[in-house]
Formats: sequence, structure tokens, C-alpha cells
Amino acid sequence: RAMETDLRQALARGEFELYYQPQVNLSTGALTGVEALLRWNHPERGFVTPDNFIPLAEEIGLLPQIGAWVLREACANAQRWKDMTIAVNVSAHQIHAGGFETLVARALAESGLPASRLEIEITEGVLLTQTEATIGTLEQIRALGVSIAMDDFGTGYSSLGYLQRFRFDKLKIDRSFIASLGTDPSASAIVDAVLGITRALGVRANAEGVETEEQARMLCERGCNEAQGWLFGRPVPASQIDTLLADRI
Ligand code: G
Ligand code: G
Ligand code: MN
Ligand code: NA
Repeated sequence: RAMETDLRQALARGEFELYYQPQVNLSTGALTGVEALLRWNHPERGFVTPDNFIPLAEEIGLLPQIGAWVLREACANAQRWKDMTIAVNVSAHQIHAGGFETLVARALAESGLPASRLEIEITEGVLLTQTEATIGTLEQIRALGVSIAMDDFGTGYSSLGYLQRFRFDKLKIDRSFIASLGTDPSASAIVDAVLGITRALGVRANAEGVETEEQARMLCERGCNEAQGWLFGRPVPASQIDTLLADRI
């Protein structure tokens, strides 16, 4: 399998790159943070997105190394982006592999990034198996001062039960709900319900995949405090975040 051979060499060849998508405060429009999104710059295929290589990386046991690189790289870049939070996606495999909290602590120590500026994003699937052990790991990471966000909220199952068992710092409303805001009345009802939960629990909310002014307005009216999506910015290389921040001052 050519793809497998290529993937095994990708780290050493420096073919991975993190792109960063802006996250904004919906009422002020201010840039508050970024989400790191992994890209593989394949010599022949060009950019490969994570959906197209993370499953293979998991299968061949490469995800721990790639995940460690992602954490170090994201923390190192974010360290110079003053006052900005950095969100890093983590898959079930990475959490269940063991030693994840050590990896996080090391990335923070090496980069000098304050723990309060790092956020780990997991999906509900992470809690599906080995639930107690996983919650233990998440508690250890939280004890470092790192935030934990639930990604793609509303698309898995038993998500409400997990909210009772683990106190997330943020819920990210899946972009499928945001996409039909304004066209499908059930979407706004669901978004209202999620925002009701976040308010009641004292948890932050992020609306993903905001593409139109109309969606942003509806979310703001409903009291959503944070958003990301093409309306505010596509994922870009670190150098473009440097430029954005330099222009801001
Ligand atoms: O742009 P986008 O195609 O990057 O992301 C596709 C999916 O890949 C998303 O579900 C995202 O959470 C996931 N993803 C992006 N970057 C990473 C990463 O560094 N590690 C893991 N485990 N998943 C990632
Ligand atoms: O699952 P996760 O939320 O981590 O995945 C992020 C994915 O969403 C990435 O593939 C990213 O490129 C994509 N994305 C980010 N903003 C938008 C948007 O406004 N619209 C759409 N369709 N996709 C988006
Ligand atoms: Mn995410
Ligand atoms: Na998501």
C-alpha cells in the first residue's frame, strides 16, 4: 500500500502542517482563538485532509506520534499568539493509548504556553468505551488548567448522559444544525435547546460552520457567545494568523 509507506515517512519528511481556523466572539467580532486542523502535504496528491488519513494512521499505529507532533506544534505556535486560545482535536485512540496527560503536560512545559490557553476537543465517541478511564484522563488534563470541549455536539448518541458524567468547558454545536438555521425551523429549536443547556450548566458554546451573516445574527440573538466558520475565516497557515494579529494592533 503506497499510501501506508508514504504516511510512515510523512513526519520525518516534514509533510504535516497545521492550519488554523479563527474563532470569534459573536457580539464583538473579536478574534479570541483558533482551532488547529491537520493537513498532510503529500508530494504527489497535494493536501490530504485528516478524514482521509487519520483512520489509516490509527490502523497502522502512527497516530500517537502524529498526535504528539500536533500538540507540540500547536502549543509552540500559540505561545506567540498572545491572549489567544488554541483548540486541538484529539481522537479516541489518542486518549485510550495511555499517557495522554503526560503528552499534554510536556507540550505545555516545552512551549511555555499557559495551560489556560489550551483547549482539547474530543467527540462523544471518545466516551463510548472505557468511559471511566477516559473521564479520569480528562480530569487529569483539566487539573493542569486545560479546557475540554465536546466537538460536533448533537451528532452522536447519549450525549446528554455524558454531560452529566463529565463537566465539559465548552460545547461545539455541530455545523449541520448551523447550516439549516433560517431554513429549517427544527434547526433553530435544536440550537435554542443546546444554548439552554450550556447556560444552565454554565458551559461555553461555540457555533461551528457559520457561513452567512444571517446565521451569525440568529446565533447572536440566541445568546451564543462564540463562533467559527467561513464567514469569519477559513483554516490558514500559522503565518497568516501572525499577519492577522499584527494588523489587529
Ligand atoms: O478541515 P477538516 O477537514 O480539517 O477536519 C476534518 C476532521 O478531522 C474534523 O473532524 C477534525 O476534528 C479532524 N481533525 C483535524 N485535525 C486533527 C488532528 O490534528 N487530530 C485529530 N485526531 N483529528 C483532527
Ligand atoms: O469536526 P471538526 O469540527 O473538528 O471539523 C472541522 C471541519 O469543518 C474542518 O474540515 C473544517 O475545514 C470544516 N469547516 C470549518 N468551517 C466551515 C464552514 O464554515 N463550512 C463548512 N462547510 N465547513 C467548515
Ligand atoms: Mn473540531
Ligand atoms: Na466539529
